[in-house]
Amino acid sequence: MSKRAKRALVTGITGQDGSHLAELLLDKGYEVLGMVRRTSTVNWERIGHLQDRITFVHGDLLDQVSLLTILQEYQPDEVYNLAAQSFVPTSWQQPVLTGEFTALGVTRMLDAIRTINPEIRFYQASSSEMFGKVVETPQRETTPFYPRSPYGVAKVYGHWITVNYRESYDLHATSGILFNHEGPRRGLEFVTRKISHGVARIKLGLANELRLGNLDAKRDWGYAGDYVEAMWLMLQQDSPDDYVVATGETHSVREFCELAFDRVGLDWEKYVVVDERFFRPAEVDLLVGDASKARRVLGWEPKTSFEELVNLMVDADLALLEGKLQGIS
Ligand code: NAP
Ligand code: G4F
Repeated sequence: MSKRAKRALVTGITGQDGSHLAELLLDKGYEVLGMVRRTSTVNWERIGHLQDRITFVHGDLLDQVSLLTILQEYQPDEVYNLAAQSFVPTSWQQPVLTGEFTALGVTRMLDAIRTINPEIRFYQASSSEMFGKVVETPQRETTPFYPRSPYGVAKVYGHWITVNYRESYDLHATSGILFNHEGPRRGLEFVTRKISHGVARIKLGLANELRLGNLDAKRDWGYAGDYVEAMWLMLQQDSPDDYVVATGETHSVREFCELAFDRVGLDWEKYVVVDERFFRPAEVDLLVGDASKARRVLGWEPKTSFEELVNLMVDADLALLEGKLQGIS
């Protein structure tokens, strides 16, 4: 009898990472189940090109019954929990909801796995935001956490409940501590995409300034397409563990601006306006990761340089907006 294809459930499939991970899993011959929330209009912009190859299942991290039903009905081999309220500023406006999705949602999924089939392998999308006000540089798996936002606090809970279910119930539950990763599918509110989209708008004469917050903040920015491979590799290991995924380089928001405006031959200082509205109640000043464990154990390494990332994002937004302008002319 032929063996069935491996089956993976991806929560957050409509998000940036979900779309990249779905592509990777489909390329590897997986049957992909994409968990989506019911919405009055379909928001499948990032996965439109894959929609005929994914089985969509309705569920919500707030709704335990939906998680139990999906696992019982579809019996996945692997679960990638990417769903979350993932925008840091919103976590101050909606701290309780952020905790429900981003923290307790992890427990709901882990407990559904424990109940339905403890053999299911589980990936938790943990975050470098957990390091917050960093106590060590570079940050690695053993660096203590000091979160600086309700989002960061919720992710710390998600991380530790993953470790706890691994240790309590012997689940194959892994936490990937990913540093910022970006690309043309990034939401427009995150700083890299706000810059690349803003640069394209200015270049095409659709805007004449770009309003940003703290230009001194430094991040370890990689390309999302490279990072989803690390998620998959983690679930192929014999034992579950925690892994930092990062480039090992850090750059400021200012540097991102300089390169992005350079790409279209403009001087960033003529267009960027610092606006207090985009400052945060508590900031994460510097993140830079040490991914040597992921390199050593998983054989993973980033393929896209910082400059390549900036250029590919600016080029993609220029092409996107030019296409829209042609469509209306
Ligand atoms: P994203 O683009 O904001 O996508 C978030 C996804 O979560 C969307 O598909 C969203 O669905 C879904 N979602 C939100 N609340 C939900 C709920 N209650 N039930 C079910 N689905 C829900 O995020 P991303 O950048 O792809 O990040 C993926 C994950 O990695 C997140 O957990 C994020 O916190 C974490 N992370 C991201 C980074 C990064 O740099 N990108 C770094 C470290 C960790 P809708 O489309 O319906 O809103
Ligand atoms: O792009 P950001 O909003 O990403 P942030 O806060 O680092 O969070 C992202 O990465 C985390 C991994 O560390 C994920 F867990 C999380 O889900 C999310 O994907 O902001 C980056 C930096 C901040 O220091 C912010 O203060 O950019 C600074 N910034 C400056 N001006 C701005 C702006 N951020 C935004 N969003 N908008 C601005 O105008």
